[in-house]
Amino acid sequence: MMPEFRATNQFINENIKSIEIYGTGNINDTYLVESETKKLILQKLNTSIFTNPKYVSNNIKAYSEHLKTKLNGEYKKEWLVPEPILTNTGQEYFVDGDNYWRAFEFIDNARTYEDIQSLKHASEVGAALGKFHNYLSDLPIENLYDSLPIFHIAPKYLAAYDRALADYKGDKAEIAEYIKIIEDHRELFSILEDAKHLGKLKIRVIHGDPKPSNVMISDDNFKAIAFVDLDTLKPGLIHYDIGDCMRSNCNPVGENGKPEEVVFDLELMRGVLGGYLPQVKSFLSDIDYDYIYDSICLITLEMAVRFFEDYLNGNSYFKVKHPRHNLDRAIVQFELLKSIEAQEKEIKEIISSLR
Ligand code: GN1
Ligand code: MG
Repeated sequence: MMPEFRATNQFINENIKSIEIYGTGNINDTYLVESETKKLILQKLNTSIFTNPKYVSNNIKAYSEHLKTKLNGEYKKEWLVPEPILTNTGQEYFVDGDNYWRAFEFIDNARTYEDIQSLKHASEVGAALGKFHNYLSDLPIENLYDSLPIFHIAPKYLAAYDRALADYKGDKAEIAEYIKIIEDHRELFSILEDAKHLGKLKIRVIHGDPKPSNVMISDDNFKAIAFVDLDTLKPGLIHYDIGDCMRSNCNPVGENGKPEEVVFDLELMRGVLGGYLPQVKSFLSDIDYDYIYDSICLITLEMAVRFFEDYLNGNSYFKVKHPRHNLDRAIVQFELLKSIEAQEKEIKEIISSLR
């Protein structure tokens, strides 16, 4: 029996109509399962990246329990959490050899979009991140595990890149221009971590991946109603989320677009930040605002370096469609960084105007 069928049988006791590959995630394997009466999301967790599956499920559970208590009657009306489904024997995962399988309820009448659709969409994605940070602002971080220790500690990604470049056997002249961009930005990598160590920025709860394809938008009224992909929900600096939300939502051609078409769109940025800030006003400090611009640059550079490092390393982290895919993705992010830096003044003006 195919592994995904074997796994499905652990979560559902009905005839299965179909199991199809679902979504565009770069890490886990995701399927949409349909039976006579239900739909669910089945996922094989990538355990070479998430080496501690229990930490991941603990954090997701902490999130859903916190929200149920906090939102009370409003839970499910204004905000949804994809509910984990337990196996027939009450376990969070079906462990099949080395593979960890889990399932979630399918959220109906809503969808995610691969790329940003409109100004309204940008503002909904921003509002979703703001709600998420706000809802979780009083969840004690002690209740959460660090489910992916390297994740969004930018200097660690720089160190991984340095190692990969040192070991790289290919032609370095071909990639010299990207090596130079990274060299020119070496100091930027530690900007948020330094601020954290100096006590200027606080550890809070982060989503870790606020890209458009992780925000569910209601079919009824086009409002954001849920974040999916909660694997990187963990303690961290929300600036990585703020920066990442703008990196991934303000480039209309997306992560797989043509490099010459990449642009950091200021109107979309106004939409994202304008949606985000009203939700977090009560707890964002002046220093938090001061770091917004740098976090947009940093996370874009970090993403470029993560794709580039994976290319140098033989594509072992992100799923790829062809051998140069990670290089192409890195180039898109380098272009985006260029566009952000060229508009520094305008971006800073938007941040101050919304403050
Ligand atoms: C990965 O698996 P997916 O597509 O949700 C990555 C994110 C990146 C994203 C870029 C655990 O997310 O950090 O922002 O690709 N997730 C992990 O598309 O590394
Ligand atoms: Mg993700």
